[in-house]
Amino acid sequence: MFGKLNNLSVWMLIGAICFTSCGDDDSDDATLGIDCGETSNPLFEEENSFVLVEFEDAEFESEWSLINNLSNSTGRGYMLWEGENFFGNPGNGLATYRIKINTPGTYRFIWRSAVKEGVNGTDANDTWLRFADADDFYGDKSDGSIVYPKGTGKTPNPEGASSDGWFKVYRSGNDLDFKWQARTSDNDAHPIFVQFDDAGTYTMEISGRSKGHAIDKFLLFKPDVYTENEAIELTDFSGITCE
Ligand SMILES: [Ca+2]
Ligand SMILES: [Ca+2]
Repeated sequence: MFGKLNNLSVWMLIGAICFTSCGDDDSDDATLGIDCGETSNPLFEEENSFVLVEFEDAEFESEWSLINNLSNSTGRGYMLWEGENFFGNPGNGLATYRIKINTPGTYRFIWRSAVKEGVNGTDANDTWLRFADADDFYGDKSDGSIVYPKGTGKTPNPEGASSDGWFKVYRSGNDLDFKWQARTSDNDAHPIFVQFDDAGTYTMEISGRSKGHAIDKFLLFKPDVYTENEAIELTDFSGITCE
């Protein structure tokens, strides 16, 4: 039936079919929401003291799957770690995000994630996170306890896994569905903060840890501007450029 159609017509036809039916696929190749070509990666720009990014808007290795379940996630869906467990060694299934900070200062980090394997809220609930070029990256409990990732030369370090500047970042509780939460240090939950002393471009990295952990989006916000409840109501995703 495509014999008399040129390539453009075929793609338009596929697009029209997909417009009505392809959005319900369970999974798909992880393709970037914006394509900056081979020489540039997307740059997510802070505005109004926050950065809100669809987790799937990075380039992922094949162990991460894009799940197009749009009933309980935003953007093009969420990313699911389907590689093996890397409980002690970060850096596998690496994805990076370039973030342009216009308003220097201390930001709190949270992401919206879910447990998609098993029934235990302490399994499939964590992924590795690192901000290697920020001025500081730490967990800060409201009682004043601060922890730094292992491998940075700073102490004290979190309980449980940490290595080479990476935090194990987890969500707690047996409500397995998506929620906004990001903590580090086992059984001693420390909220996570990143300090950017100057305006400029910084790199955030994530890598796979627990098979079955799913992440929809992440948020950096200045806690002196937004309460956590205000921050998770923000809906303006950060602008993306290829500069
Ligand atoms: Ca876990
Ligand atoms: Ca998403």
